[in-house]
Amino acid sequence: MKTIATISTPMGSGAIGIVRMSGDEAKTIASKMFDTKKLKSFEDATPNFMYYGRVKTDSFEDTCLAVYFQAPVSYTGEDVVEFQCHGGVRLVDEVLKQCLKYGAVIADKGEFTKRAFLNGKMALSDCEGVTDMITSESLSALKASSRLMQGGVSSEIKEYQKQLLDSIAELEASLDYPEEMEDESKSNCGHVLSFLTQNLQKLVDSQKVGGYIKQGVTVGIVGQTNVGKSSLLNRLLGRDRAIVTDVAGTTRDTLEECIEYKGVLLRLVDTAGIRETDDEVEAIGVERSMDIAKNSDLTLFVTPSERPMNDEERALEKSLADSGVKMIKVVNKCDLARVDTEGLAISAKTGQGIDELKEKIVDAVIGQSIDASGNVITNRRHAQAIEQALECIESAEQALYSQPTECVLLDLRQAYFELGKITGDSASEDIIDSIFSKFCLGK
Ligand SMILES: Nc1nc2c(ncn2[C@@H]2O[C@H](COP(=O)(O)OP(=O)(O)O)[C@@H](O)[C@H]2O)c(=O)[nH]1
Ligand SMILES: [Mg+2]
Repeated sequence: MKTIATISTPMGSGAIGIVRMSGDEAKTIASKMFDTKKLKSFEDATPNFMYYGRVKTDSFEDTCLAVYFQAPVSYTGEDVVEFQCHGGVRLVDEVLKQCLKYGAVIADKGEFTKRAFLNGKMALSDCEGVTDMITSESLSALKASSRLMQGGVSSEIKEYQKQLLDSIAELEASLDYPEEMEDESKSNCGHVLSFLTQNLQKLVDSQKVGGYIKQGVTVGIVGQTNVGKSSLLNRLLGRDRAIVTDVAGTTRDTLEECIEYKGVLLRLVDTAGIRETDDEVEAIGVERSMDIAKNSDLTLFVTPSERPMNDEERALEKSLADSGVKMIKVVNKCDLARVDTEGLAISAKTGQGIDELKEKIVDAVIGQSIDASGNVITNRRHAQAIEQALECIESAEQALYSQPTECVLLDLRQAYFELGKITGDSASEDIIDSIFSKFCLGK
C-alpha cells in the first residue's frame, strides 16, 4: 500500500500543526526532510522517541519535533511518522507538500483509521467510536463513544459470535452420529439461543437511551400563559434568556437552549402559553407549543401553585397523556400560596426544587442505564445488524425441533454473518467506504 500523508490538526493558525505519514516509505521520506543532532539519519530513529530537529522544505526551514512509530505498533499498524511543527496554515502545507514530493500520496478522509481497521488493529465499530468521540457534544456521549472505541461493543458481539460458532460446530458434528447425540446438541443449542436472544434484545433496547445520550434529550416546557415557563427556562439555564413579564402571551415563538446535567445534553424548549386566542401570531405560537408538547422526549407540564388546576389544564394534561407523552407535572411559584399540590413543587423565582427537577428529568429518560457498565447502542447501523441477527436466531429456534438440522444451521450462520457487520468481518466494501468517508481529514 502507498504511503499516505496529511495534515492531522484543524486548518487554521495554532500553537502546533501535525503532519502525519503512514506506510512503508514513511521513515525514508522523513529522513530526506528532517535532521536532528541526535541521529546521522532519521532512518535510524528509535521507535516512540521524540526527536527535536529541523524540517526542511524547498521553500523554508523550521524547528520541529518528529516521532516514528514502528509497524505494527502504531495507530494504523504500519510505519508512521509524525511531524509536530509550528501551527501555521502555510507552514504545515509546505511540510505536507514536501512529503508528497518525496513520494507520499495525500490521504483520504478517515484513511488512517481505515488502515487500522484493514490491518486488524480495530474492529469496524471501534473505528466508528473514534468519530463519535470527536463529534461528542456531551460527557455522556463522549463516554459512550469512548467505550465503543475501546471495543466494549465489539468484544461483546465477538463473544456472541463465538457462542454461535460453537453451536454450529456441535450441531454439524452431531449430524454424523446417532440420534441421541443430535438431541443433546439440539438441547444445548436451544439454551445458547435463548441466552443470545435475551442479551441481544437488551442491546437493541438500549438504543433509545443511546439516542438520548448521543443527540441529547428534548425537554418541552408547556402550560398556560403566565405560569412561569419562561422563568423556569431562565432558572434552568442560570441566566436571563427568555423575556419574562406578567403580561399573558409574552412568549410567542418557541425558544431552544441547551444545558448539560449529569453529562446529559438537555435541549430545553420554552413555548408560548397554551390558551384560546384571537391574535393570529399568538395562535401560531400556540400550535407550535402543542407540537413541542407532543414531540419532545419529555414534557414539563407547568401549572401555578396558587390556584387549583383549571378545566383546560386538566383537558390538556389528559390529551398529552393519551397521546403517550412522557410528562413531569411541575407546580411552579410554590413560594406563593400552595393550593395545587399535584406534582413537583418548584419556584423559578427562588430556585426551590430546581435541582430535584433536573434530577427527575435525567432519571425519567435515562434512568439508571447511564452509568451502568453495560454497553449502549448509539449507532443505527449496529442496531439494525443486531435486529437482523435476532430474526435469524428466532427462526433457528423455531426450526430446531421441527425442521432438519441443516435448516437450523443456515439460520445460525446467517446470524453470525449479521453480527459480523458490526465488527466489520462481514461488512461490505460500500458500507466500509461510507463509514470512513464521514471521518475528518487526517484521522
Ligand atoms: N412568585 C413567583 N412568581 C413567578 C415565579 N415564576 C414566574 N413568576 C412570575 O410570573 C409571571 C409570568 O412569568 P413568565 O415566566 O413570563 O410566565 P410564562 O408566561 O409561563 O412564560 C412573571 O411576572 C414572573 O415574574 C415563581 O416561581 N414565583
Ligand atoms: Mg413565557
